[in-house]
Amino acid sequence: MNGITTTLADGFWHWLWFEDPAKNNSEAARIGDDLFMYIFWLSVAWFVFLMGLTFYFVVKYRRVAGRKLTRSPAHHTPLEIAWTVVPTLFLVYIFFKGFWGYADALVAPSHAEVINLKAQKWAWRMTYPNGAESTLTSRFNYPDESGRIVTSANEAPVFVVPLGKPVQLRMSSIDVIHSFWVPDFRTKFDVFPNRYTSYWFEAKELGDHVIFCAEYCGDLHSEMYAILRVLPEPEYRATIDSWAIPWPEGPVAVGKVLYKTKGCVACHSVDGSPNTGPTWKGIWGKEHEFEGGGKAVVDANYVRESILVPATKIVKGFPNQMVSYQGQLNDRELDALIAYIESLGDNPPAPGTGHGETPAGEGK
Ligand code: HEC
Ligand SMILES: [Cu+2]
Repeated sequence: MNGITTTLADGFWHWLWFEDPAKNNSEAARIGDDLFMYIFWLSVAWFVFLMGLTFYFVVKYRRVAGRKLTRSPAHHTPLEIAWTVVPTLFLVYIFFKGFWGYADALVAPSHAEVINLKAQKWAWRMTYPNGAESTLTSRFNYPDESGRIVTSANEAPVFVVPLGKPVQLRMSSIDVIHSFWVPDFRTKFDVFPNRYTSYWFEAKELGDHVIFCAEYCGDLHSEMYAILRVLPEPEYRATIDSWAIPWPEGPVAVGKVLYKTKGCVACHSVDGSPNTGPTWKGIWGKEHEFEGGGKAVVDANYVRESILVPATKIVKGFPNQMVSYQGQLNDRELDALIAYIESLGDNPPAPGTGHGETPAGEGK
């Protein structure tokens, strides 16, 4: 698995017919590409044909000294029927191909693997049928304009899907409209808040594909990417099983994973580097000032409130950019995140001393 495959940088056959047997990514991609190339070459053929006729007539019927002008015929029924029926047939073909392709894309086969996809500013999250979420991130390689392979600056979450099995994504957003786009699969689907949309595909080859957001959704829209990794089905099962994190590892370990999988990583750093939101490094136990006055010590209650109702206290110098995670995190997950933030403080508690619990008297 040496990075993202992308069909943009392929050679002559790709240029001519958008089709390279080696890049047989998905059935939907094949249908879409075929139709696209059909329309493209049909347009080229008609253009050449019509321009050719025009030039021919211009030359043939040009004004010549001594030649008498003739009146144009007003009607020619067989010719008129031909130029109506023939293009109509071509267009009807386009309509049915497009309609069937779209209908196919909407209705997933009943034996599909259903994976939940959540979009938010600015991350994707997939929840697998066993309740697990990805704990894997990776940089990815992609060709730049000159075809040279470059490596992404940031890590992206890696999502796995089984090879040769239909996968249905049940998609929704927790904030604004996003759009799930896998360029290699040639289809994109909008993802809405308060409503599920569905998208399905069947990957036909092992390998990585890049996922983008195709809906401008704010500052870091362009960094809302992830990697879709196609694995043989047994390996896919083993991977998602290994992602179902057992709690005995302790809340800090779980919090560290949730930090990535719940999208906090998009806005919060844990090493002090600046980002959309404040870093978590060393904030535990510190006093924070808020926009419009007021201050509070960063403790479990403060962190909990910051996660569930972020708009009540806006940290000084930061925008009111964080969405509420009310309903997105259960109590244990909240505890794990609190424990993780605590562990990033200047005096982290020794392991096994009840992270994430609010000591008596702390808070409001
Ligand atoms: C879209 C960007 C964004 C995402 C995603 C995000 N936050 Fe925030 N967060 C912010 C911003 C901006 C602030 C500062 C403004 C405020 O207080 O609301 C903030 C503030 C906080 C604070 C208070 C920090 C302090 O220094 O006082 C905590 C705690 C916090 N976020 C936790 C989380 C957790 C946990 C997650 C993931 C479950 C998360 N955030 C996801 C943008 C984000
Ligand atoms: Cu987006």
